[in-house]
Amino acid sequence: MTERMDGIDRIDRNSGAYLDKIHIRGLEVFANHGVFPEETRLGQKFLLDLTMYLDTRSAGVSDDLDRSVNYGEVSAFMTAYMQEKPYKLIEAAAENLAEELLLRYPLLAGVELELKKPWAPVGLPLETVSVEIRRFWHRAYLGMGSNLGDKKAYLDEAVRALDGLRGCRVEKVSSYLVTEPYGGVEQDDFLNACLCLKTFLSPSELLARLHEIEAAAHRERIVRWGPRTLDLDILLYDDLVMETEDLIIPHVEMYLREFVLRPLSEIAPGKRHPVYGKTVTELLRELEK
Ligand code: PH2
Ligand code: MG
Ligand code: MG
Repeated sequence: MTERMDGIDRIDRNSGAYLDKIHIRGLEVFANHGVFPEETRLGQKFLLDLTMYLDTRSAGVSDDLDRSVNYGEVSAFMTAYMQEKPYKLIEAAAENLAEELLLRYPLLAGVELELKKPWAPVGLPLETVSVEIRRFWHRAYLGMGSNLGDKKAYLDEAVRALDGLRGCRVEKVSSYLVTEPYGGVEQDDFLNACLCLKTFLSPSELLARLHEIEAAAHRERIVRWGPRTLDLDILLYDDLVMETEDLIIPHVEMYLREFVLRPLSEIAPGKRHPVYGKTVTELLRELEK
């Protein structure tokens, strides 16, 4: 999932549409997931279908297993995982298994997982029930700012906390830049930075985690745009364009803010804004004019 097919990759970043796949079909596991007590007591048969999305080119060219994902090992892992802890819902068993696969096999860009229960005890002659989920790694760019207290320590701690979140890995951090307050409120200078995060959290889940990290930094929301120990904003999330009550992606004003574009241009100069179609470097140059 690199810039191998740059033009295409940009259009359809983490959808997996241009990746290779390895399939495991019909893996049979006897396990104890279920809502009914007899299901947890007696157990039943489950069937797993897994599609792993990755780039198999380098393994294909080199004939080297270390450059791919060993489907035998994955099958053994899924069997053990399914038998380790019973979940009530097949949704939960599938969700947790998909996350574990993404965490365990770094070459995977994403997985599609179908978990079937052919013997579901519903008292009717159905063939099978199943849940099918698709989970991918995403790449988010975040803006960070602090203008109260030990600003550098707040940013350092934020990076550490983000990297420690399950399903989040900090991939790049810009330098920390001293910037003048923007937006008209009279206040101390900011220390600003940007970072690149690999994550399987959804945008709203990520936002909730950011709020928790801000709260842990004793952030108090008193004056809008006023002084803060720590501000964490989602700037970009893949090439997603979305708007809900409490979250707009891309960040609405990022193209107007030098304290965002300058650090972002250090770590993602060629990243294109999904609405304006311009690179971070181009947006920064336009703002400087
Ligand atoms: N954040 C604001 C308002 N103004 N100015 C600078 N220089 N840096 C910031 O991070 C910043 C700001 C609201 O989030
Ligand atoms: Mg902000
Ligand atoms: Mg904010």
